[in-house]
Amino acid sequence: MDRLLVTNIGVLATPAGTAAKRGAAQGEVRTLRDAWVMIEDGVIASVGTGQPEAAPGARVLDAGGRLATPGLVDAHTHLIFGGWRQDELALKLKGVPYLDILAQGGGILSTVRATRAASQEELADKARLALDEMLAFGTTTCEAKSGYGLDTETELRQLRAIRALNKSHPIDLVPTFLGAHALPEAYKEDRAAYIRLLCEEMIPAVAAEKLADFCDVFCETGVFTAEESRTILEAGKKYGLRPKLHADEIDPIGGSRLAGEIGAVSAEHLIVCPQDGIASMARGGTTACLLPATSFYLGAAYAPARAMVDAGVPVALATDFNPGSCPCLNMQLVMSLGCLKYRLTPEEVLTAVTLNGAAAIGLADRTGSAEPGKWGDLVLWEAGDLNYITYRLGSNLVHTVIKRGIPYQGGNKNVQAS
Ligand code: IZC
Ligand code: ZN
Repeated sequence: MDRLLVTNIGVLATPAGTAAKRGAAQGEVRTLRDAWVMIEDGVIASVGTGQPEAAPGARVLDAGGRLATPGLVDAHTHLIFGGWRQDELALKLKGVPYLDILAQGGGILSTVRATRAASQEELADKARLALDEMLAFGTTTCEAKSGYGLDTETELRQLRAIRALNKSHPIDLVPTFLGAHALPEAYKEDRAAYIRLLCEEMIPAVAAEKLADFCDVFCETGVFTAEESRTILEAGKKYGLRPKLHADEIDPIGGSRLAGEIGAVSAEHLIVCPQDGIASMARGGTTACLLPATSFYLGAAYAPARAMVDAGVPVALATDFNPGSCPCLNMQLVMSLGCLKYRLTPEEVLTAVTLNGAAAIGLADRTGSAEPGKWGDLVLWEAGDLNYITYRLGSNLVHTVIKRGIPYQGGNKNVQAS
């Protein structure tokens, strides 16, 4: 048996449990002083304080009195894509809106052209670099969407690249089918035909190869309506794909209401989420997966996170890493924005990027807290307490990432600890 004993943890800060935390419970974080964690074959076997139990044959990692938290879970990324879209920054600075760029055949559709031109290996090689960077910033589990193929062959190629990366990279990946990310140019005059292609060809093909756990739709003005989204997500459900939804990012066209009604596991963005959408998500048990770095990057408003917590909707925070609206993969920046822009406490933010993030991708029983039975996923921080992480805007405070019991000394060796 492979055993790793992490000793001399100054403070271990972690939420507890195997389900999303809502309301006041989102801010309840356990803090154990002078703690240790024993990881056996990649899974946490025991956690304690003071003198650790005898551990013959175990490798010992001295945390040097540092803060430890669970590994970060990035529950929303568009990880697999060809090319970048840096030229859109200049358009944005001229005031051209995101949806106008898309309507003119740019935006998502320009990434679709680059993705269709790339092989599975090229897509995976590019994404591997991003995953290396994410790991160095403390991410140990990450959701990854397709959605830049918009044809069966390329959507499957993206999902196969995710599967290959999940086998070869330390970060655990959770695949989501997002064939309904935009209307492809060839179907501009026949939306119904593309929706039939999604429901009758793509979803069955994805399910046949077991390439995705979730089905997602971009429910937005000029993209897919709420009724079209319902049709696609119901088709996904029939094939065992659990629903997720990009909802209320730019216009409130009923996405959050729909997410609650169909029992979506998560609804994403929610920048302009109305009160009845919040109530619907609370009733449906839907986790709100909020993406503050996207609001920052688009110069948009910030989702009503505090109202969601108060209404009993579990809140997760993620990067939305993608080549257009948010080319950021740094969960620490997301954590700072969670405090500064959503007015969440550092404890609520920690739960949002660990246990609630895990719940948003169906993994709350495997990761998201430092407890026996969960994966041995921890971050050791150049910080003495949680407040320091959210306070040091823009720095990488990671000292060591431990993924399934294996330590990775990424991070920033020159950072000044608290
Ligand atoms: O490529 O612009 N919002 N999808 C929905 C995105 C942003 C990704 C992109
Ligand atoms: Zn997205």
